[in-house]
Amino acid sequence: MGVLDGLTPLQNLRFKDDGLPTDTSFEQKRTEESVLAKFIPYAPNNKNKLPIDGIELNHRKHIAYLKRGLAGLGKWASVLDASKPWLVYWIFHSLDLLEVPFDDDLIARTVSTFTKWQLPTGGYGGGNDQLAHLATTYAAVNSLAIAGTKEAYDVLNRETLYQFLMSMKQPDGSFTMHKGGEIDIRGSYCALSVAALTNLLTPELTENCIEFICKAQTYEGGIGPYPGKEAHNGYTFCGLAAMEILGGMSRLNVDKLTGWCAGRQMGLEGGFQGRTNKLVDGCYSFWGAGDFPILKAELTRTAGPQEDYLFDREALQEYILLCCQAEYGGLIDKPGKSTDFYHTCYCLSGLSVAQHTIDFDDAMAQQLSATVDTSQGGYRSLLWFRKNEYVIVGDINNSLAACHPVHNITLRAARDMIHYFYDTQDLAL
Ligand code: FPP
Ligand code: K
Ligand code: ZN
Repeated sequence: MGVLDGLTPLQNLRFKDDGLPTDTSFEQKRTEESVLAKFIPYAPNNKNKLPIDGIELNHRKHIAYLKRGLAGLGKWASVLDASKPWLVYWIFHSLDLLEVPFDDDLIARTVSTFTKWQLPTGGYGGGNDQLAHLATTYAAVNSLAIAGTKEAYDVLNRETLYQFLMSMKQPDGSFTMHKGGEIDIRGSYCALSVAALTNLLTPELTENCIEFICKAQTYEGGIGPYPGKEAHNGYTFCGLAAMEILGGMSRLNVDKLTGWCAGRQMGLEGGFQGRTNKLVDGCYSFWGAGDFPILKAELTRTAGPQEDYLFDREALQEYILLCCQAEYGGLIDKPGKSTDFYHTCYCLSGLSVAQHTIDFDDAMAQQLSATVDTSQGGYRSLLWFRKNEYVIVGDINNSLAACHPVHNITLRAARDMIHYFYDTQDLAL
């Protein structure tokens, strides 16, 4: 129902520190004051209350900011030299959510850039001549999916890509991020997302993956980076999305998981935090709210039809629209922070999740399982569809394109790529 049209005065939603103030509780209170300042003009008990219908997503400024990024980055961006495919993905996905068409020049640039960046040993690193990495490979495949043409899909060398994915795979079902690199749940998600989109989800790639993810669910109910580590929203999304690809959601403790995920939405701010007792941040609008379509699908399978996502969709939109839009374009973590493409991408992705109800077509999944080998779960990604239900806070033009809950590209981008690789290529290489 949102925070702004609720019956509780906003101030009463403030965090209570049990009379035991700490650095953490001071920071929480400071954050709440800065959020309240943004909400007050729209507060229900404000005599000169501004209408909520008038809250706008500033398309013009956000698109201009994103296009400046595509045109070229300044010297400051050298710190991101190991993340070039990520920058492309964050900008492309943001533009796609804002329904900005990609012209032929941009597609041609994309094809030549990703041809150049692809490593002879498979996959993508941060740019020219860098070691292949699962995260940048995920960003590259998603970018090519967003570009969405046959030429873009054909850039991918599936044979070397598969060899790279398999070379990251560990016997316990986990993945290292790169050769000699760290192991964590991001690796499981990045590898399986890429494989699901490109028809590379073989039994040898998926063996033991479910077991590893199960071990990373913590006593709190969320998922951590690695068994024994603290639950965090970034890794929880990765774990859930990977489980959805594997058809393994029922192997998690879904009740505890749902409770933990719902508990990450902040009472006053309406946005999400990354972990218990930490601050709201716009990027968790996706890593946090993005869990709920997958949870809704699993609860529907096990407990029957569900009324809605189990978070406050309006409160999240209010946070993003009022607290996360930077004055000169782009979106941010929280008031007072500066803009970047990562936060722009994940604030917009979260806004899309909060606006549209996306469901999994279980009847179709069962029908398909009679004819398709369901141990190879790539087809599952096709069965997510957009319901006509939506909840738009503010101006009706705030509506964004609908996101695929697993791959975080638009439903269109995911469908087209999956159709291409499943209709034209065999799983066996
Ligand atoms: C804690 O930072 C957060 C991390 C160390 C990483 C979180 C992981 C993701 C966002 C998922 C990445 C996903 C892919 C696909 C690569 P912090 O302590 O600064 O933040 P916090 O206070 O909000 O926890
Ligand atoms: K999450
Ligand atoms: Zn953030």
